[in-house]
Amino acid sequence: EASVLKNKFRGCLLGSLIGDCTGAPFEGDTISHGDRLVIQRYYDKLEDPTFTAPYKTYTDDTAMMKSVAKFLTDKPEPDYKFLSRLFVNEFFKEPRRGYGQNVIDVFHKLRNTKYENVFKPASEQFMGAGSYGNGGAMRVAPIALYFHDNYKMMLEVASNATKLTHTNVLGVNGALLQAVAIQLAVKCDPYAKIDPERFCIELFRRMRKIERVEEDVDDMEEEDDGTREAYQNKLRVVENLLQRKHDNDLEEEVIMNLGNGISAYESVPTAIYCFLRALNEISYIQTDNVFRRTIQYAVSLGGDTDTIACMAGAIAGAYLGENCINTSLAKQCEYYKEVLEMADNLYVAKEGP
Ligand code: 8NA
Ligand code: MG
Ligand code: MG
Ligand code: MG
Repeated sequence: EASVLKNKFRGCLLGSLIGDCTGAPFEGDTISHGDRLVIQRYYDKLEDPTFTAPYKTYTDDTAMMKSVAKFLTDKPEPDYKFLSRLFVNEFFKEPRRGYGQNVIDVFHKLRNTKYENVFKPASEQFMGAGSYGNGGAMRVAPIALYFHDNYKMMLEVASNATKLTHTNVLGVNGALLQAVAIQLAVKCDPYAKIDPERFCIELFRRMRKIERVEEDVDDMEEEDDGTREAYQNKLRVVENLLQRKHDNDLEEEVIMNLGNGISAYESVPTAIYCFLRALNEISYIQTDNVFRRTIQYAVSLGGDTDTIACMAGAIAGAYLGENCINTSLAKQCEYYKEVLEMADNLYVAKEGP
């Protein structure tokens, strides 16, 4: 139904924003058991309608997502030169949003070369290896929404939009996995329960196809450097951890085996796990709200908290829709009204008024 889909567009982009804004104060932290209680109280306060505080500011995750949404709504066909200009202009307008060093270098190169070949600067980074950071994945949500009914285009546009800054296969495939997870969540009935293991198996099936494409291009004789089935292997770990839902303290293993870092490889599967784990109760998180449980759990893992919560929040929001997100919590975030407008514009650009 039309209103359900519109609600999912809003939920997804708002979920991404809330994860970024409320996760950012904990970025880079190691979270102890005591800190979990601090984080519980932090979200209790943010959900309290009488609580007043300066809003939580957004970071590079949302800054770049804004450009991706505009790229989709303002032009009838994907225009990557336009998108690279949007990224660069947004960065030079507000450079202090916590961007990674690699993307800052790419933005300078793009500007200095007058956008002559917008895919070249990123491809030259890290001595030609390209970035495997999670920056492609953290901003991919609008593409997954816009192409929710066109899987092939979704993969193509998500891949190209990522390659403007991240060309390493792990960076690109991480963004594709995040897009696939959001698209799958959009398709799920918000009033029906998701089976976490089935959701994970479906992601695995799709990553097998995506990671096979690389295999055809590569020299078959070449030794496997561990990247060829990287995300399939990670999803096996996700599935295994989900099966152990009755084990109490899995968090150390989650951090050790899935990761909580700034590489796509060590954060996208983690974000997916956060969403699937939070569909059921978690002992040290007191809330009935699945969306809140998702981002609170992501933040409680520490590390790249803003980005992992942003990605997990986008998936949860795409499943549940805006009406399952606490309004007081949303209102604590900088730019929340604009993000809802952005979601509506994206919806209209796609589905019509
Ligand atoms: P990015 O492309 O700059 O990647 C992030 C970092 O990962 C780089 O600066 C490198 O240190 C490292 N890296 C990536 N690819 C390679 C490679 N091939 N070889 C060696 N090192 C590599 O930035 P991004 O847009 O991917 O953003 C990633 C994260 O950084 C986001 O979470 C974002 O919020 C940001 N960030 C993180 C922190 C933090 O301490 N956790 C602080 C500020 C910004
Ligand atoms: Mg800190
Ligand atoms: Mg950030
Ligand atoms: Mg981050």
